Amino acid sequence: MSLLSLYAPSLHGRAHHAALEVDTPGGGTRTLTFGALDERRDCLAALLAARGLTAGDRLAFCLPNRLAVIDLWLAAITLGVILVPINVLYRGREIAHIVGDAEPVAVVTTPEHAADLPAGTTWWDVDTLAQELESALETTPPSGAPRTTPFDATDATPAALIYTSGTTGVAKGAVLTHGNFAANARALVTSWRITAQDRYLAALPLFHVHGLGNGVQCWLATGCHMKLVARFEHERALDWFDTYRPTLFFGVPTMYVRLLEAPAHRAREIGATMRLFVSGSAPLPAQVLEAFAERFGHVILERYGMTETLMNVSNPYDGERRAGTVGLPLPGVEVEIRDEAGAPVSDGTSGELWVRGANVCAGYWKRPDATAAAFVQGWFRTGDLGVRARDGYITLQGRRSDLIISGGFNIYPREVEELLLAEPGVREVTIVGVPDARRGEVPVAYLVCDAEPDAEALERSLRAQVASFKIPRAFIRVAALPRTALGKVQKHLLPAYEP
Ligand code: MCA
Ligand code: AMP
Repeated sequence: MSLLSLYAPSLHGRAHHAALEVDTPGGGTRTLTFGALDERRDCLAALLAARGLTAGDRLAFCLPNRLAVIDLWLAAITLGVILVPINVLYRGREIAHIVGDAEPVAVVTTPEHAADLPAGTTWWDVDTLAQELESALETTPPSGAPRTTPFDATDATPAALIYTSGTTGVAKGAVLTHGNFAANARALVTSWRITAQDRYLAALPLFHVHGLGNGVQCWLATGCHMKLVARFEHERALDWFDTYRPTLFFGVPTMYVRLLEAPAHRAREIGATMRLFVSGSAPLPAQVLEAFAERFGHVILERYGMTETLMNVSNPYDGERRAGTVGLPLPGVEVEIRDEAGAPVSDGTSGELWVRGANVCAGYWKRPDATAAAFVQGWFRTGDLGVRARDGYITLQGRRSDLIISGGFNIYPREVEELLLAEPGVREVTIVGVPDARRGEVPVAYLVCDAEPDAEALERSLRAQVASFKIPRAFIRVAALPRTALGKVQKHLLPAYEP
């Protein structure tokens, strides 16, 4: 089934209803109906087809949240084109890897980001494309007949290629299909009781699964109203709540920590009109959940997902939202906790989460070896460790790999360690995540080097190569890295970092 049929009750059935209020690059906002979005979808699909795009082609975008991302999603779905989102914070080499691997026909971006693209990459200026779309909408008289015939997509048709890093630090493209997004949307809409009456404040970036796979899909599947902002800005967030009066908000824990800065009376007023706050992408500390409940009068609903699987587990809407847990498997998702040998363990015993369901991706793009390693008899090995209580609630306990999650963005230490090892005088390096009240964790580097490290020079060099959230907060020189007999760094034995 094509995602278009999932969206049809909204795009057609609610054609005259307001659908989207969106920040415009000029600093204003613009409101569109579902009917207007549908016309843009059809028209942009025709323009992209005229530029040569056909089903199965990849089209990348590197953009902050704006109307163009929604247009591109809907047009790509229509043509069976595979959309490849790129994090706007990525720098040259991170982008080069994605572009080299996904081989998109073009990257839709701004001139500013285009400067970071590998030489020779075809890129389309987002503003030029938007202008073309606006004039095509004006000049083509609406005859009533669609301009494009949608590609006959099935559940198995790829819709997006979303890059996520493995233990090696090399990002792999998870092939997410129409069926994956549809299954995820249905599970969330049912579990979280999302209806056309909801008002969803979308502040998560649309280049990751949390914003694109959950937010946008729940909006289009239900026909609710969405306010899309360019990015979460904590200084403005309270004003958005006050003026837009959302009922629904999805965020990473850092956003909730920021919202706790709200004065008590404003928090109470916001809480009075809100229906549901959902958190995910990183662990939500129990103290934040409790402080938030006290201040806003809402128990945040925590859930757990991955790029490769979309959402797997969620605390219940009606039942107990248990702090520190991610809840119970979503409808249609099977979760088992298994030991190193792949045998299921009993409740109360820690193991790795294995997942099966229509939400799980088709595999990794052009990586049969990585796909074979991750899938065992239809089950996907998440690499996340956890334990199930007797009543079914699942608690995550970390990961098999060294993933650091900062502000909801993932950092694979090895990627940055390899860059530091290339710096003059650096002989050994290890990067650890240290607790941070706002971001959850921040990276800190421990180095064995010939002389005292020049932190400024190291930072400058890294800034040119990787996203800002991956830059270590400190570069600490140590005489040697504590290692096991097998040579593995014992991170817990490193000297504590004092900010
Ligand atoms: C952060 N920055 C950004 C953005 N977000 N720049 C451009 N666009 C963005 N969207 C940069 C800032 O310029 C700044 O750079 C730094 O990040 C921190 O900004 P600050 O204003 O201090 O932000 P904050 O209050 O600390 O909040 C950060 C944040 C951000 C807004 C919460 O971390 C964020 O958007 N996180 C969401 C990540 C996400 O969607 N994760 C889902 C992936 P500088 O450092 O140079 O000063 S995981 C996923 O999808 C799985 C499946 C799941 O389970 O959901
Ligand atoms: P990504 O690689 O961006 O898809 O991030 C997915 C990872 O984020 C998962 O494998 C988990 O380790 C982590 N994650 C997602 N949701 C939660 C949560 N609620 N609590 C803890 N970790 C989470």
